[in-house]
Amino acid sequence: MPSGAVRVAVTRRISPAMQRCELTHLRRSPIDIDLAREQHRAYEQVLRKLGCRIESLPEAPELADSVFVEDTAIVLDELAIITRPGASSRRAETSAVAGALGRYRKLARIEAPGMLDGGDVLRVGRTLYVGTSSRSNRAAIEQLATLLMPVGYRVQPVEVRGCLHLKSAVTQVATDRLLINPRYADRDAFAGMQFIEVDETEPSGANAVWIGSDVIYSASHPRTADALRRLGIRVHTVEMSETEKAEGGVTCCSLLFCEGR
Ligand code: CIR
Repeated sequence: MPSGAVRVAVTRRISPAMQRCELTHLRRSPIDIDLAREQHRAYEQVLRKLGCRIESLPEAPELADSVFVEDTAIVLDELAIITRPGASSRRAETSAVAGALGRYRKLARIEAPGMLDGGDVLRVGRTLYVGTSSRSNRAAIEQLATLLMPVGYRVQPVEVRGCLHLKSAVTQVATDRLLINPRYADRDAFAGMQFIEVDETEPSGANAVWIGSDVIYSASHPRTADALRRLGIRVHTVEMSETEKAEGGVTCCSLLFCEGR
């Protein structure tokens, strides 16, 4: 990020309907909406501490999963791509996000039959790794490649197994290093990178928000957090118990980008 550039974090308030969220790998358990809101405010506070300006979208009373803004868009310096989420219950989430992002970026869209959740898209430099999950399909990956090759990005599909999204399996925590659960995605897909593996007792621990030398990370994975600290990474833990019951992690709750690029 260029020095002096403002980093924006688009977030969205927890919906009162969150209890009816989509679930794929978890059993439904009661979500404490007040606690979820408190945890979400604390997450936004850490983003502020790390230099982000929060742009908070209003809550959507009927859109149970709308706090998970990551799935609705891919924001790059050159443009933003509004996704077509894989769960039909989530497709109406995109309009408010497009309204906000349209003030910062030219917009493109994934069209039917393409389906794409932003949680399946991991950008590392000029490469976008895209998980082929239950939420994201080949048609969307082809559309992404067509949109992004002219602006100099490579789009590479990655097989995901046993988890919801690619970023449940792997995220970036330093310029040359990925945090990975190798049971969910193969290391071989990410040429030239170094890896840190999640602790084997913390299979959901591969999801981290990387900002400079810092990461925002769930307090649910203390052993992996210690391993990250031993590598010299500054780890800011946040309580995420309620969004985790909805199968969401730390990356899911924001869209991060530089203003004015
Ligand atoms: C869903 O199943 O769509 C939501 N309950 C959770 C989405 C989490 N998003 C993400 O990992 N990027």
